[in-house]
Amino acid sequence: MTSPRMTSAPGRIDAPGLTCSDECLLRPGNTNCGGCGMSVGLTMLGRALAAAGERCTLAIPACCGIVTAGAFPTTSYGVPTVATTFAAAPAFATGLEAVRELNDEPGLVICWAGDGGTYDIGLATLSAAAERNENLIYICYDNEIYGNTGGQRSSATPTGARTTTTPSGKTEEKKDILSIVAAHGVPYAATLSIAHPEDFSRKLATAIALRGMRFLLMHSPCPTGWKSEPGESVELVRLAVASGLFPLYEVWDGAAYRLNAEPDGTDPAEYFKRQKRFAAADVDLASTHAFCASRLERLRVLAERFPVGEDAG
Ligand SMILES: Cc1ncc(C[n+]2csc(CCOP(=O)(O)OP(=O)(O)O)c2C)c(N)n1
Ligand code: SF4
Ligand SMILES: [Mg+2]
Repeated sequence: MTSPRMTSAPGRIDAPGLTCSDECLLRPGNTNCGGCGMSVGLTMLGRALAAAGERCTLAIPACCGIVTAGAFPTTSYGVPTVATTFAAAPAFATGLEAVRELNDEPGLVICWAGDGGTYDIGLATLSAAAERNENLIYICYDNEIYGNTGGQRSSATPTGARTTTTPSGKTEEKKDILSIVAAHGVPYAATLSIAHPEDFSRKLATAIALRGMRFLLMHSPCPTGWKSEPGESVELVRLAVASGLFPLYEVWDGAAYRLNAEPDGTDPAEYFKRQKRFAAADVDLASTHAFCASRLERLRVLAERFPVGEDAG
């Protein structure tokens, strides 16, 4: 068997019948499950960086995103990548960025982290980096579960979801991490859905062009943890936006708001029905409706009362 070989062009890998261009962040050989949201998110990130003429270094804590790269000394990431401890990706990235700046090197430092490393164990270092307004892009791919350790609940797991540690359905609500980070007054915080690629790309371009702490929260389908069909991943996160379960919006400087997609009245029941992690008995549809409606109303009021300036991306 012929093994893939590096060509003279950095960031390019070629093998018979297999080509991966410069914009390819996540290369063939990664171990992501079929239908994993990360695969799409990383592809879009690679394209956005290429479009902006930028390269990056990735800081990735313990999560599926670092497991997928493969074992040392090979990696399926097309850029320098540091595996950090579970709790400390933003602290590690802070150091990487400081050295980059000191040496006047080009490129961006990007944290790519799961919900466990963001909402839970990494929250202290994330908060500290946000408070210092470090010059980082932080992307949380939120699959709402501790995926690579077998599917335990996180504080991003939605109410009603069955996980290995909530076998009868989680009783607590999903933590509102975007509001928490935005409350630090960071220059940019936004939600992303792979079902809305134009909005996704625009937000990546905006984050790439800005300086300071930029926080992006991507709803990341996980067929393994969500017990869903891999081919339905994009449709599932589309349903989440359409029903108001995962609103698409931006917050600038912790103060100005923009709502990016109006839910179209889709019943969230359809989203729950297609994932075996939700048993009908564990989901309270009436309170889900009420919660989504009041959050949406709050975002509408904020966007009307504190709109994003016209010169914003
Ligand atoms: C201090 C510490 N505690 C626990 C672990 C084990 N561990 C590694 S990854 C992980 C869960 C990661 O979940 P998440 O960040 O959501 O990423 P995902 O696996 O879902 O991609 C856990 C519990 C660890 N590596 N370090
Ligand atoms: S367990 Fe989920 S997040 Fe991890 S690689 Fe598989 S689909 Fe992706
Ligand atoms: Mg996770």
